[in-house]
This record gives sequence, structure tokens and C-alpha cells, in this order.
Amino acid sequence: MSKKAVKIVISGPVGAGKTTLIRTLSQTPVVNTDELSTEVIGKTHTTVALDFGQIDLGDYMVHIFGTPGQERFDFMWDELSRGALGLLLLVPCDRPEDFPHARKILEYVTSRHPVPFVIASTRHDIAPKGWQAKDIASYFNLPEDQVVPINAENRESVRSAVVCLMKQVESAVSAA
Ligand SMILES: Nc1nc2c(ncn2[C@@H]2O[C@H](COP(=O)(O)OP(=O)(O)OP(=O)(O)O)[C@@H](O)[C@H]2O)c(=O)[nH]1
Ligand SMILES: [Mg+2]
Repeated sequence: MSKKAVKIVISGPVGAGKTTLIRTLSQTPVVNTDELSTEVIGKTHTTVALDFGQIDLGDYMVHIFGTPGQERFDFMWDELSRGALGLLLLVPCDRPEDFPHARKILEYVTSRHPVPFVIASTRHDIAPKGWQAKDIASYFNLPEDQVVPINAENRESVRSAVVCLMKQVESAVSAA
């Protein structure tokens, strides 16, 4: 039996780890549109259009589209979310100043594309004193199990967040 193709979108603020996550996870060469940036503090490159990768998850071939984080590219959030069955929102656990922007992305995408979503909080490995997943869940008014703490550079960790999202996608599809 052929696998079902599923599109998911990954979004979140600048530097949350979107490009890193897709590079960590993808089983095929990634499409990446990072350019040198002088505007983003603390990193040399930023995504200007999209990232794309794929992962085989049993019955599903998951096509992963990553958005730019910078607000000047916000039109891409909508473009890339079209046809997606789920949203993985990355939130850097040590940058609460970015949480309002993450909330804005979440509201923007889910109001136009009402799909299941999971928050993956990143950077716990390098910022152990950052916000814990349960506190981030509370900030976003979500149940604790809707926030998964990850290290965007660790394959198993990233895979667990995508599997968590895919469970929600499966429930939504079977309820429809
Ligand atoms: N160790 C570790 N590093 C991380 C994690 N998440 C992000 N980083 C690092 O943060 C930096 C920025 O990550 P990117 O993947 O470029 O962030 P992005 O979300 O794609 O950013 P934009 O494209 O500018 O919106 C990279 O050096 C990553 O390695 C994490 O969970 N653990
Ligand atoms: Mg990026």
C-alpha cells in the first residue's frame, strides 16, 4: 500500500530552530533559503522563503515546510500553511520576549487554517534555566501535553514532536 502524503508546517520566531529542526529530521536533502543577514542579532543567516524536508513515518510520508521567522516575510506563513494538516510551532524556551510573536503566528495561521497544532519548545539543552514546557503551556493556555520540549539538533527529540503532532492530525482526520 502506498504511503499517504501529509503536509505539515513549522513556524515560530527568528532563531527558534525551524531550519535546524528540518535539517536534523529530513531523510531527503533539504531545500533551504537561508541568506546572510545583518539584521538578525546573534545569528549570521536567516530564512527568507522556506525550508523543505521529508520524513517517512510508517503509513505517512510527511512533507515539512518551514516558514521564515521575520515578520517582514509574514505573507509566507499563509502561503506555506495552505493545504497543511498540522502546525508545529517552535518557541525558544529561553526567550520569553519572543512569546508574543509566537502567539501572533499561532493566531494568524490557525485563524486562516484551523488545523491541529503542537508547540515544541526548543533550546532546553543549552538553556536549562529557560521556561519549562508546563509554564509555556500555561502562557499559551494549552494543556501540558500540547507542549513538547525538544532539542532541535537531536533527531529522536525532534521526531517525538512530529509524532505527537501526527497523532493529533490523525484524530482530526478520522473525526472529520
Ligand atoms: N543546541 C540547540 N541549538 C538550537 C536549538 N534550537 C535552535 N538552535 C540553534 O539556534 C540557531 C538558530 O536556529 P535556526 O534553525 O537558524 O532558527 P530559525 O528558526 O530557522 O530562524 P529564522 O530562519 O531566522 O526565522 C542555530 O545555531 C541552532 O543550532 C536547540 O533546541 N538546541
Ligand atoms: Mg530558518
